[in-house]
Amino acid sequence: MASDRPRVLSGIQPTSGSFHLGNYLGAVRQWVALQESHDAFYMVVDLHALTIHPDPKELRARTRLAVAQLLAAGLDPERCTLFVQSHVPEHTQLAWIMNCLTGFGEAARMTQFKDKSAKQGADRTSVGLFAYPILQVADILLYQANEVPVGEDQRQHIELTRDLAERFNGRYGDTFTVPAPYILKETAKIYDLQEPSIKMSKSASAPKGLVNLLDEPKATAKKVKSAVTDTDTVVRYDLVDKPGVSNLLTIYSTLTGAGIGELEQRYEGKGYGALKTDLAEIVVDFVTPFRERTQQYLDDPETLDSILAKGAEKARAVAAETLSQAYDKVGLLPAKH
Ligand code: AQP
Repeated sequence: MASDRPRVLSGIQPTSGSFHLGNYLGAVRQWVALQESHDAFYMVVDLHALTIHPDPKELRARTRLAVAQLLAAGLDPERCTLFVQSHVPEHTQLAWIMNCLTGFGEAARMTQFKDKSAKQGADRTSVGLFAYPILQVADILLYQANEVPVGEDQRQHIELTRDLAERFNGRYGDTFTVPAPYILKETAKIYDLQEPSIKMSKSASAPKGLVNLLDEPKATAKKVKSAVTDTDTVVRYDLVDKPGVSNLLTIYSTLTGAGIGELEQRYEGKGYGALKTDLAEIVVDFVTPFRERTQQYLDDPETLDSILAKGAEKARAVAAETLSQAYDKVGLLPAKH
């Protein structure tokens, strides 16, 4: 892994029994590609998952499951650094420094926090959920990442990261790389199959609108075939007037590599039925081996643990160096050993 490559950093939460198509097309797929051209750090953000009070046993199992899915998707521990966030204690240590640098109002403006806290009510909303974007800032800055591959829903958090990096650098001298979001326009947002005006999401989507990669392939095919479209029959990409069909075209195009224009031509005069039937088959062809590979990694916990141990070691080497610079800059007295 050449160190002169630009660095990328990204994370995914172990908060579900399966990644969904939005996670995969919006984020993980890019991660796989970027390990070839970048010095890539990817993590399963288990500390972030605590903001929704998961069952402890389930959290542990889902953390393993997330790692297995990342490997099944094509992450290669020889080409990237793959680790679990809580294995690198520097994340919470730098987060404290970043908490102290963030304005209360600034954090309160984060739309994800506003949406989620409004949905679950003030009593169920933790300070952790409020501070989660600031932990994310620490996640990114620790690795001096140049780019952060995420879906569109994370753009505001990357902006906060940039602001805090610049603020720290301005106040204490150059310390952190100011990262840029890496958002692929075409797949930045995958929409719910039943409600194409909202993003596909594990918490907001009804089961019929959500394609989980580890679901039974037959059930997945059914969901694709019954995706909401419109009363017209013309297969055309138009996010405003035809959000449902456009979403299907995005998924089709990304999974197969065919251009949207090419697909519009291919389905001219054929109607939505043919498009949905073909796409259902394409999705099934993708998820079937994905499920098998995930299971193979889950069946070999020793290999998985050893991948994570190596990943944490590599990550800590970078994180410890950055944290020590930040501690020094803000004036914390170094401990003498
Ligand atoms: N629908 C989506 N389209 C494109 N990208 C998406 N991502 C999530 N949904 C979509 C991207 O997936 C990555 C992992 O994000 P995460 O671990 O934070 O997953 P999440 O946000 O918890 O997934 P959900 O389903 O969106 O969860 P809830 O419902 O809890 O908010 C990120 O890069 C994200 O952009």
